[in-house]
Amino acid sequence: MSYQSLPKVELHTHIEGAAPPDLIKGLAKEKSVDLSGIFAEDGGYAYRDFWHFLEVYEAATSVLKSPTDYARLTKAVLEKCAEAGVIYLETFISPDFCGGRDVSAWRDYLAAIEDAANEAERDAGITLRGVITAVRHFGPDAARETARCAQETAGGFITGFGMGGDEKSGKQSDFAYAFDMAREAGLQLTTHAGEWNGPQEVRDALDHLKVQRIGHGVRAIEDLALIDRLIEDDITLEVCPGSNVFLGVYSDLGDHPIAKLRDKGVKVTVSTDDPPFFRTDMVKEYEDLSRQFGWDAADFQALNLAAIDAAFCDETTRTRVRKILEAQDV
Ligand code: MCF
Ligand code: ZN
Repeated sequence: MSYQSLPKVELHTHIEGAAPPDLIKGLAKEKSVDLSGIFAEDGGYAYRDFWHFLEVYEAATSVLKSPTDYARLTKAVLEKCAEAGVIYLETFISPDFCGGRDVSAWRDYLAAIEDAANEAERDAGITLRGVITAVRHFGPDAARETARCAQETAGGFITGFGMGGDEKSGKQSDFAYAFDMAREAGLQLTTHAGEWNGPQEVRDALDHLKVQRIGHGVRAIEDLALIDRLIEDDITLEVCPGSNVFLGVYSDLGDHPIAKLRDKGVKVTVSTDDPPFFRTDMVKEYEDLSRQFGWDAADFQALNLAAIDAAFCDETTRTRVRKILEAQDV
């Protein structure tokens, strides 16, 4: 069956990572920047491994240079996600790329993104919330400046704070101060952990950053006591199966622990992470999971309800989206 029309909630995407390759190519052409090296013959993004992926991500992002560019990006991303049936989306947005962590420039980028999101909500029925994100390999000082941007713009559209990037760079605890700042500003918290590093990374994220959600977190499966803790502490995992397989965390979906984590009682959700980079979208994720683990529309409805429960949004939005999910006859 096609899962296209099933309403979906997606908690883990990176705004530039969701950029359609044609948008980036068009911007590169307009700005006379040669980005031919980052594209494969089929027109998609090309990279060798995770670390090269981070470089290609930053190269693609280098042509997004103004609030107007981010408005175009936001519109394109939301159109694609709405086509895949997503009705509520959270995306990581980084003041590192939007104005170089300068608060006043960041406000201009944010206003443009929010305007585009409001337009898409009206035209395509998709709701977006932003999670301001520090980039781990830019280091703790940069993260503090990012958190300052978060403090200045928390509330309304900006509902969370997180961290992505190279998990091999520094420790979660190096970023505790930035996360404390974001928590004090009333933001909800998530961090990428347990993707490239093992379960200890997830423990560190819980202990030092006191997050409510974990990006990926899949390697928690290697530590049964940690699984118990995830359940007791009511932590939701933002699992991105296609991303993990494409980047080589697991060699194929059959080896991926999402079904085991779910069977053990961990709250798991499904997201695409950086969809064109991993040649995926939410429909493909559902089809692949259905083929591999036998999940059906009722399973996906339950996953989407878990996702909206863990969403970083206000209660009015949560209730409205939950009603749409519950109204599906699966
Ligand atoms: O989840 C994937 C892979 N694991 C870690 N980090 C990232 C992923 N996609 C993007 N990122 C990072 C990357 O460093 O997030 C940043 C990028 O620069 C952007 S946050 C708006
Ligand atoms: Zn991610």
